[in-house]
Amino acid sequence: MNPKQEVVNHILAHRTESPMTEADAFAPANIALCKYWGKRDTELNLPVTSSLSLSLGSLGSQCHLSFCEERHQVVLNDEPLDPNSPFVVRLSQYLDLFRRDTDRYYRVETLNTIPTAAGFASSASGFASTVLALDKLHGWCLSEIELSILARLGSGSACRSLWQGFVEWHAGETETGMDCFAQPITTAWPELRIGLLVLEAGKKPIGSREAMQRTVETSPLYASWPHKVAADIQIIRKAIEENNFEALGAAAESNALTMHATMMGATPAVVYWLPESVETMHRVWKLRREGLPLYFTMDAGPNVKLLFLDKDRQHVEEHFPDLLVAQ
Ligand code: 2P0
Repeated sequence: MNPKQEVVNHILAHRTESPMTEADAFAPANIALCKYWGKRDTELNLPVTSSLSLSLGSLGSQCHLSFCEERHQVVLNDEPLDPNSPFVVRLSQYLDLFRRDTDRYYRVETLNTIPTAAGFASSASGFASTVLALDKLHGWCLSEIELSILARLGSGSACRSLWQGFVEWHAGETETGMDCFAQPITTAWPELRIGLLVLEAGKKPIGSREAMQRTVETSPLYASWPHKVAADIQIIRKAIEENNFEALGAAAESNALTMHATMMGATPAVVYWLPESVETMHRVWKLRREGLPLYFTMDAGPNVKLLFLDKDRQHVEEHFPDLLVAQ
């Protein structure tokens, strides 16, 4: 049996079913302040390191799930997707893990409130909202830890998308990954803001899954990454506890830059940055030198996310009028 199916069967083993005809669930997108980059198990999406993220409030995925016949159906933002597209094939394989009644398939209708076309990752909120909807549809009443483990099987970062606020994904140590799940950090920080800057809306030259694996396998810089994460995650945890914005921003920015450095050391090199990305970094650094507490983070793409406090929002928006601020 494939290892994913074993995990799903283990979690669902003693669950009774009380299925509904349809179910709805929302999950927010998340941005890592301390990144997940590299797997120790590519099948189960077990990461090399822990990671820590901030969820994006109302920006995410709303999933409507029901049963259908013959094959899975996927509708994204009111458009039925081609059943043979790579995304639908991947989602269908994931949905197959949960089918008990072999005559019934799932119809997944997802509305993304995060601009997918603008290059912001929606796979995390997409898989997380699907798992929440599956739980409701079947009436399993799974625990948050179990839901997080199941979301991880769809996409690693999806395990962090089940909560708002700060979330830590524990890397765990076991082969089965039953100790590898995310949990919320309860400290509130209502003044903290994250804004998304769309610099390039086109398709990325290489997907994060492949880029991550190539970095692990070929980058000589990857050996230093776990040490970097171990240091940064401690600093970020403490900064959250103390609501220390400068400490949080500096560690998050440095963590993102180091992640990109590991990619650039891969063969062939993975370079997501565009001239606009680098120009934005310089603008952030200049504004910071001039006294504005503003930091950035970047994921597997050319777009930049800005970190700032609510008191500086107007000032930040004057410099970046197209900024999409998460609430
Ligand atoms: C993160 N990223 O921590 C990092 C930073 C991108 C850069 O998680 O293969 O879509 O499905 O486990 O979760 C993107 O990777 O990868 C990601 P899979 P995923 O947010």
